[in-house]
Amino acid sequence: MAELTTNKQVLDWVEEVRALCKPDKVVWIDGSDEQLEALKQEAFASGEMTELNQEKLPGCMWHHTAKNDVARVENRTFICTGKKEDAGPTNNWMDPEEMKQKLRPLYDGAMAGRTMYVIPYCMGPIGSPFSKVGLETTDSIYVVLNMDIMARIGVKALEQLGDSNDFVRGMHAKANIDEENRYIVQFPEDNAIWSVNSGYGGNVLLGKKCFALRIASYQGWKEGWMAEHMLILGIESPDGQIDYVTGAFPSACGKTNLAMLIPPEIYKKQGYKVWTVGDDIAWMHIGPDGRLYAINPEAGFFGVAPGTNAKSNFNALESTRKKTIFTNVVLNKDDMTVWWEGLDKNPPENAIDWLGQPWNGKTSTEKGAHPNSRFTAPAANCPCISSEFENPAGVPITAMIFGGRRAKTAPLVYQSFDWKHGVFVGSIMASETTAAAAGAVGVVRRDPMAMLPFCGYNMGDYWQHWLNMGEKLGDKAPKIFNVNWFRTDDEGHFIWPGFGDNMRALMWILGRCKGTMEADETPIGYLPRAEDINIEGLSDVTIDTVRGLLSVDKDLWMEDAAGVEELYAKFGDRLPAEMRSQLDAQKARLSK
Ligand code: GTP
Ligand code: SPV
Ligand code: MN
Repeated sequence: MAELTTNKQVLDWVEEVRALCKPDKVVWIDGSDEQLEALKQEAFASGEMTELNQEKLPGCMWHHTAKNDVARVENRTFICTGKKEDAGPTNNWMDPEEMKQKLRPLYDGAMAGRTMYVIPYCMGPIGSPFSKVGLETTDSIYVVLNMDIMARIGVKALEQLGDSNDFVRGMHAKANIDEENRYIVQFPEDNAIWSVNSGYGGNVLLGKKCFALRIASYQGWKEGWMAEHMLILGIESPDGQIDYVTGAFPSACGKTNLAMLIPPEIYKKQGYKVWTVGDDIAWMHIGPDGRLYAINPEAGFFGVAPGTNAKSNFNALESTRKKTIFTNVVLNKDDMTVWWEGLDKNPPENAIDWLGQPWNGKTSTEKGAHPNSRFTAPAANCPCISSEFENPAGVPITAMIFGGRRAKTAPLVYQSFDWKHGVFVGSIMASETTAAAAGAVGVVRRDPMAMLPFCGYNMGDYWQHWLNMGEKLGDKAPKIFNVNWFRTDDEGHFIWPGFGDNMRALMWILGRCKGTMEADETPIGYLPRAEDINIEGLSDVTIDTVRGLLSVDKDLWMEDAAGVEELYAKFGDRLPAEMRSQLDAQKARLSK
């Protein structure tokens, strides 16, 4: 099929990739319904995808990946900058030329006998000055169909690009799905991504983590904006005013849930509403009025399936009822629908598990869905999608929230003293690891700004960039908070009900931004008074429970400071002096 553009830089690059991967043919993805429909039929015929019950789940498909290919692989993810120091101590690094030499043989002829798809895509609304274009070459129809949901693809993306050379060159090949030769490599200085030997989500949907976070964070640093691992939501007050909040939580720590929350009855009946702008990534620029504005560069949600149900996240579940791709969940053979742990108490008996094996939910002791199984759903399906979702200017941000899974240390919610202290609060984030990345689950590790796996440059420079943005924003900077929904009791049960009830913490946050809520000054920041967290309508939470959730154990915090010390020490002179003095000041406050 013919090329869709006359952009010489695009054509030259595609030709280069073709010559290396040696596919039988090259197909340019124009984004038309006919083309995508034909690709679906081809994937159904080959068994790559399975068509689901078209009455119950119109336009939906099921797919499972290889057993060894179910999550991001952080130890095989590289930031290849000319100088090692520019990737920083938290990224894997290799010299760009050396890496390319190492990887070229893996791509060489990898598409022989197959088709190479060229996917032009736009991250961000078409026409937005903040949007950016990428091209992905791939031999996977699964990738094409996912990219169609997650980004704006085809002719419109090429129109947005025009003759410009400012596009990200993403080269993906499934090759042999060989985990020993799996590489996810970013070349931020060349606007390039090389991904090979995987067919899974964040490794292969190159617009997402590889571009919209790793490459974009680097671009934002150079160009004066921010790319963050953040949800974006709007809270509408009864008077119709909408305040927008972003939240950075590590993978599988509640962004999708918070972004789509349904307010508890007490707030609903007063007229509060929540609108979703994004559930994973925010690109933020300073607007003409000096405030910080966020767009969601994505067009869909690549959300965690297990635990998603009508009660925990009704809006996410609704979003998956049509035109959705389900990856690594259970396939119910009786009615060709899907199931996962935590959906309901009625697992199918005649089913196929995430490994593609027969599975009986009534008798099996094994999980049917992989813990990191996901749905790819169009944002337009979401019942609470914001009317500003396509706004090219983005939405103004009132507050930013950091948070992670902390069984003990972090309180339910607190506010930083100011922007600089807020950058410190983000930098000391830690969280228990989840199934979203390969490796052990439940181990506490430091994850600054939830960006540890996603920062495309030296994190010391990244913190300095945050500090610089704060200088520019001045008193128009969003207020910065930290939350923790995951404190546990001695038996390991979550104390806070979470999900929709997280609105109760958001209301304190909004109150602080509007100057209507009090706070206590503590060594770690401003904390709510227990009586200021509304617990009306909660059966298992008393004011004493809230007191417990808000307690700050100084010994634990001092221990934690030692962990921060260790992290900071890795940066040498790339650590901004401000971060060091914030840590010293916090330690001094704690030991008083
Ligand atoms: P990525 O897509 O990986 O970046 O993750 P995410 O941050 O969007 O995660 P998501 O919202 O999908 O969270 C997934 C996990 O967090 C599920 O196991 C949820 O049950 C759990 N979770 C989300 N919100 C809460 C909460 O308020 N309380 C508790 N206890 N669990 C929560
Ligand atoms: C995450 O792991 O943070 C995700 C899923 O959002 S993936 O796209 O696979 O990275
Ligand atoms: Mn994520």
